Amino acid sequence: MISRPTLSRRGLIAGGGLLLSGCDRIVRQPTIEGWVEGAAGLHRPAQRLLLGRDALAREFREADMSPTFRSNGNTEGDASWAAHAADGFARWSLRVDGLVKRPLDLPLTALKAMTQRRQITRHDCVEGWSAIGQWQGPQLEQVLAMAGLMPTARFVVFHCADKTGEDPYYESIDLVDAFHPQTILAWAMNGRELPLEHGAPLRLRVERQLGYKQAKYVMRVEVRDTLAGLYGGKGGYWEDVAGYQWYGGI
Ligand SMILES: Nc1nc2c(c(=O)[nH]1)N[C@H]1C(S)=C(S)[C@@H](COP(=O)(O)O)O[C@H]1N2
Ligand SMILES: [Mo]
Repeated sequence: MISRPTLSRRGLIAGGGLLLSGCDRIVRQPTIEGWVEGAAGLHRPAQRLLLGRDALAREFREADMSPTFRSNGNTEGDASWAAHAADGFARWSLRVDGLVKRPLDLPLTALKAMTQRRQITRHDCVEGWSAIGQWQGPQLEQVLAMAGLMPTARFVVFHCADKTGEDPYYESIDLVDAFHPQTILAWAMNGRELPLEHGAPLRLRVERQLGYKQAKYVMRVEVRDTLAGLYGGKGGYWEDVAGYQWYGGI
C-alpha cells in the first residue's frame, strides 16, 4: 500500500531522471506530513490513501463550462503589473529561480511556444461557489525541467503581483503537485488570453486543490527547500493570515 504512490510517480515522470529522484524522496519523506500541523496533517495523508496524489481531477466537456466565471480576491496587481498590463505584457517575463540550475526569464511568447495542456475543470472556492472553466498553458513540470531542479528542491512558490494591505499574495505546492499532469501555468482561459481579473498574464492551475491555491498574477516561480522564513512561514497568503490549510485538497 505504502509503496504505491512511489511506483505511480515513477510511471508518470519516466524520463526525467533528476525530477524522479526529487519525487521519490518527497513521497518517502515522512517529515512532509509532520510539517503540516493540525487538521491538515490528518487531511492530506488521508486523501492520498483514498484517492492517490496522482489521481486526475475530473475534466468536463465544453458544454459544461459555466456561462459566467466570477473573479474573486484581488482583481488587479501592483503598479509595475499595471504598467505591463498597459502594453499587453509584451515586455513581461516570468522569473524562475531559487534551487534551480538555470534561472530563467520566460516571456509569454516562450510560455506559449511550449507544449500546451488544455483542461476543463471545476474551480471550488471555500467561500461557497464553484465554476467550470477551460484553462491552457504549459505544464509546470516542463518549466521546472527547463530550469533543472537542485537535489534539495522540495517546494515551488508562486509570487504574485497583488497585495492585500501590506502582504503580497503567494502560494506554494510540493513536488508531487508540481509534477502532476494537470498542474499548469495558464495564460489562457475559456479560449482567450487570461482576462485581467482572472490573473493575467499567468496563473497557476493546480486542479486537485481549492480556489485559493490557484495563484493569479504569477510573476515569479521560486524553488525552495523549506517554506520557513517566507512571509508568515505557512506557505501561502491565506494560510498565513486566516489559517487556511496549506494542502487545500478537494
Ligand atoms: N494573486 C492572487 N491569487 C488568487 C487570489 C488573490 O486574491 N490573489 N484569490 C484566490 C481565490 S480565494 C480564488 S477563489 C481564486 C479566484 O480566481 P478567479 O478570480 O479567477 O475566480 O483565485 C485565488 N488566487
Ligand atoms: Mo477562494
